[in-house]
Amino acid sequence: MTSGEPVTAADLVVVANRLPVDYEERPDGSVGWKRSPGGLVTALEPTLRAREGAWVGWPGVPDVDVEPFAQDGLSLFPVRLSAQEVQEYYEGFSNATLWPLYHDVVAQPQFHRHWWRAYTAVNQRFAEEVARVAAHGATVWVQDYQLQLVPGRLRELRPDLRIGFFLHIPFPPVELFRQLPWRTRIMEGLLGADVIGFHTDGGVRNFHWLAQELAGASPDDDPESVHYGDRRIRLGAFPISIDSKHLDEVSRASEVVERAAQVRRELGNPTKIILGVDRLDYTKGIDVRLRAFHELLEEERVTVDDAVMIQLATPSRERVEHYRQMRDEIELSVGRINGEYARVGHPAVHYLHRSLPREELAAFFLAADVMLVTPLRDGMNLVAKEYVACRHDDGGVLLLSEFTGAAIELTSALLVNPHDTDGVKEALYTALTMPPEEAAKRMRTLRRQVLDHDVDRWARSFLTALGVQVDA
Ligand code: ADQ
Repeated sequence: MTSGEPVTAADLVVVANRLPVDYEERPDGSVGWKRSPGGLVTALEPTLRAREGAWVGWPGVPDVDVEPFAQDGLSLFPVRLSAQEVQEYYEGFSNATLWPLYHDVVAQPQFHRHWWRAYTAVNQRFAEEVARVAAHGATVWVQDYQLQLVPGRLRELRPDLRIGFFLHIPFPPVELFRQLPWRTRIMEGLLGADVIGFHTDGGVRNFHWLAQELAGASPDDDPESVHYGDRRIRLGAFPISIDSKHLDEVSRASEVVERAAQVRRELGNPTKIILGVDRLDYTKGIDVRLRAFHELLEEERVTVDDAVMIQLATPSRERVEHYRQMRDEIELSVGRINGEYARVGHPAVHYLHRSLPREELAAFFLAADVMLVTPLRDGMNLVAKEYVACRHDDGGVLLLSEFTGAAIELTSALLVNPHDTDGVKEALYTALTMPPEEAAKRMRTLRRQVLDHDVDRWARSFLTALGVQVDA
């Protein structure tokens, strides 16, 4: 890993809650940085490198002062957060107010004025850091719901900048957004951008209406633009994706193919393997799929010899109360299903509360006959696309919630309404009994979509809309 001096004036600045590196304390007591290989950094890295780019974000640990540094050709500018700010701005306002509100109130959002104050203070700090780092006339790309005030603040500080904003989660329906006591301030913050991107047209429509209603923006002849002050702001759907080709290659590696076969053997060679892979989040509908599987066992339409379920759940936001409760409920359900239907050495549900390496995950995707992606609401859902990218054998059936952004593109999946337990149960049964020719036909169509529309294409289309010349 190389290091060096960070750029002093960046032409392109990405701003996200987190830096693309994790702060690491090594066993020998030294400290350093480990790359966190997210899709975003993979997609943006070549452009950032080519354009004197910089990344502004929180290093992931509270109360540490870190000087800007360069790593692997990327200039990184850490923003300091205190432990109290992490609690109020991140765990509080971002994850216990905005997250549930923007996900159709599947959990009750909490509105606290001191959380809002922390959110505004932290957004101001991010904006100030960007204002320091960005060259004259630079392009800035702000990411996600934690930083919705940054475009507005930044425009006040640096009117010379070209500013883009992309929301990775759904933009909610009008009636829900209007619950937010600080709704106008958020709209004004977002309207500081020149281009505002969402995963879906639904997000664009909701925003378009609210911008007029709450912030006094006026419509344009083009339904994907609004006028605000003396500026014309472009709105658009930019559905995010994954590094499809890379994942396809990973899943073709002989070790991964062999590991997939080994997983099946270790499970006792069941006829069908059902898989769920999620961050442990109440929006992901893990309870929905457990209920459907439970009922199929209850009705004796499947047995533990026919079908085994694996749920891989990455620990997430464990200090937020909703998440603690949900983890307990899921673990109770898993225990109950196993209590009733497992035999010694043959659990009905295998539940792993941990994050797995990419290759191991690819092996599970390759081993799974049925992939259950059942969120109650999800901006996109990358897991659905990752499953498809791994199925170079055209095998497997994807069962996908209608309420994910991914469902708009992946129409050859078995689409379900996650609120309809009978519907999910019947779709699961259909998936388990689908003739291989039909499954392969569906998978081929899904693969064409996912392999053609990768994360690189997503990043290019957004940056192009923002006026950045992206090399071919
Ligand atoms: P998330 O809510 O985190 O993202 P998702 O898009 O599914 O949801 O991405 C989760 C990522 O975590 C995937 O890459 C997946 O492979 C990985 N992951 C999950 N469980 C894992 C495990 N046990 N081990 C290892 N890896 C695991 C938010 C929005 C989404 C949107 C993305 C990108 O909520 O709707 O798709 O941002 O915009």
